Amino acid sequence: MKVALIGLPQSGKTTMFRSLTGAGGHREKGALNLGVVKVPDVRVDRLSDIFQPKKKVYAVIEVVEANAPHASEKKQGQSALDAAFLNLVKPMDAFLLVTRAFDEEGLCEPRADVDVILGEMLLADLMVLESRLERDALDRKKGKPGMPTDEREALEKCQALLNEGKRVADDPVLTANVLLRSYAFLTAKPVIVVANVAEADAAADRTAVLARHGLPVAGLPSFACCAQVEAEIQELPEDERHEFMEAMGITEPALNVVIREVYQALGLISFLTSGEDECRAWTIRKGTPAPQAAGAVHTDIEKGFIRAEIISYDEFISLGSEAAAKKAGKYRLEGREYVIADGDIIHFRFNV
Ligand SMILES: Nc1nc2c(ncn2[C@@H]2O[C@H](COP(=O)(O)OP(=O)(O)O)[C@@H](O)[C@H]2O)c(=O)[nH]1
Ligand SMILES: [Mg+2]
Repeated sequence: MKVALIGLPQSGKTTMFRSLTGAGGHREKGALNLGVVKVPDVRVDRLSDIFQPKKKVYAVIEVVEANAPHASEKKQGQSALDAAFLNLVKPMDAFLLVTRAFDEEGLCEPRADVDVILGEMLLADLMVLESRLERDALDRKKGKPGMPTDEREALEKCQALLNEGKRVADDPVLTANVLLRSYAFLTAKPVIVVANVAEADAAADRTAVLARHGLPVAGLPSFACCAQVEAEIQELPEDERHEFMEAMGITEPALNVVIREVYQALGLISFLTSGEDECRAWTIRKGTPAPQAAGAVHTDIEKGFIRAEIISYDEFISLGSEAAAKKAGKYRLEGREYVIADGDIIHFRFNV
């Protein structure tokens, strides 16, 4: 999964990036911040305690910081989102929209800033779509066949939606339409709004803080955190984090909230594999059948899929060991049609 941090300059994207990737998680590629977020998962920890594997591997989410040019650089009638920005975010699965809410003495209009970015995304999609429709109209005028009718109709529906100020994501049918996939519309991707609040608000009631800033935006999951403090938390050695958070009055790091919101917005779940070599969590979409889930581990396992031997995490833990679970006959054999559930511990049987 890939997530882009977007927002106006000086909103706190780089700080938020640090609060997600911690001290060791980030690397820079050119001017870009690229990093991975380890998805904390107590299930991986507990399985590792039981199996004592050589490797313990958490699921990861990739993050990049994508700088939207400032509106002052905007050309008339065009979106401020330039080609570099659009290329960078095209392969992303979701956006974290960071908005500056920490500088209440100075100029700070979190709600207006969110609306600016959302508006630019809408405009960028409209431009892609309209130039495509114009080219199609021209082709047909010249007697060429043009694009397939159902694709044109889908584009026109998007156009109508965007012209109403709505996002493609507001229409689940259009969002799921495979004919539109190659367009990678910005407004078809989930957006999670992050209000970057002042240190003084780091531990405040998050709903109240949001309300003070005119948030949430209808239809978009939103939460408040202080990126500065959160970055400090993640850059501390792990055994010192808890004490620091307690002193700051923070019950849960923003990292966890972000991960939860991303999983929720994208309909993601995790399954687990465990053994002496490795205990590991894998991320898939809800509704994934067993062979495709096997493909997340290795394409050969998907191709040669025979069956999946499965036990739920809770059941496994209540029995305490593989031997006990086997003895109790709790491993189920599931076939190609089986839909993976969150927390399934899976052993794939396959031939190559
Ligand atoms: N006081 C305070 N300053 C912050 C916070 N987050 C970011 N900043 C400051 O705001 C400035 C811009 O932050 P940065 O993360 O570089 O924003 P970016 O341009 O969106 O990447 C920097 O000087 C940060 O130190 C915060 O939560 N509290
Ligand atoms: Mg930055």
